[in-house]
Amino acid sequence: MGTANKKSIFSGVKPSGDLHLGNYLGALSQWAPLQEEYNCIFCVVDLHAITVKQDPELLNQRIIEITKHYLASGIDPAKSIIFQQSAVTAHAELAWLLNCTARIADLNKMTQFKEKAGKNQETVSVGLYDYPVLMAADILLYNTEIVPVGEDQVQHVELARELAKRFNHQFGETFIIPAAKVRKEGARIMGLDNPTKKMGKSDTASSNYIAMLDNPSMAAKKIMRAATDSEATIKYDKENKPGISNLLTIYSILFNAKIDSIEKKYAGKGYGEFKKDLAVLVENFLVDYQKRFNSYSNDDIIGLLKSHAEKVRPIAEKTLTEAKQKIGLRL
Ligand code: ATP
Ligand code: LTN
Repeated sequence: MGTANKKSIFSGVKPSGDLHLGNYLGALSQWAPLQEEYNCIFCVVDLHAITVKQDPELLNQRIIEITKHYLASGIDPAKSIIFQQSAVTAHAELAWLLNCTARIADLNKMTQFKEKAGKNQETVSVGLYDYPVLMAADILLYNTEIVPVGEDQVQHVELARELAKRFNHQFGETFIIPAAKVRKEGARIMGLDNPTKKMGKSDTASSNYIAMLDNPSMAAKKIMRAATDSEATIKYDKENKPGISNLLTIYSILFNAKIDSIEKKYAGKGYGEFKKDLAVLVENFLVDYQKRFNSYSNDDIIGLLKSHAEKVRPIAEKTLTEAKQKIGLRL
């Protein structure tokens, strides 16, 4: 863990709501294969979760739950660091320093804020507005070069790049400039009930998404009921056939098959047969995933998060101290 000549990777998921197949395919499933080649740090971003109202008990449980998802997805704590954001105070502190580099105009461009705040821009928390600056602090603290995320987070990573460049320009070389890494296919898994909108856990009916902890046979039913067009040819065409294209993407990533080979396999066959096969595959996949998820005890997870926070704290403190010194916050 933490070899000097390897590049660094950082990513995170908020402990809010149910983790769904979109999160898994767009983000988590990208992470495990990167562990050999890179120094990987995966964070449970609880300070991001509290930008909207959370029940304290539930939040506490979800911090542990997200960590179990990381492990079930193949993150190996012997190879990678898994820690809780709020356990390392440097995140909040660097976010403040970067707040003084970020401009109102930068944040006004953020589409996620506009979508999430909607008509309530005056009443949502200041934290929700400032969310991308905290995310930039997360990334920049660890000399991160690569940030594996889903497509909806690319704009935030771009902001982190911009803030790093601006800071370096004003105060001298301090931060590495990071870049987002998204899947070619699967960076934006669409809702099962409405394939023109992304699969998401907020503001959606449960028929929109498959939660990773859904009862596997219920999840299979959701695949069978997924919205598709009436043409009945199994062909990838995002524009005209978003429903079947989404299902092809899910099939392709989960089972490591090329889209054109899946198309060939189902040439001349109807949607029913394809959906039935995918439903069985998803069901079996979830059974195995949930077996792994349930094999960890809460005490193991708490121990892991505490010990890994100790490991990353010095890295974060070093970057923070350097940034403060450059700004002139020193004696
Ligand atoms: P919400 O629906 O509340 O906005 P979310 O599902 O986007 O939440 P996050 O914790 O914000 O969940 O995202 C975790 C990771 O999952 C991020 O890297 C994000 O880009 C990715 N992700 C989220 N939704 C999808 C999706 N539909 N397809 C692919 N990746 C996704
Ligand atoms: N905003 C991200 C979660 C997140 C993150 C990060 C991702 C917070 N800090 C740093 C990558 C790197 C989201 O998925 N909603």
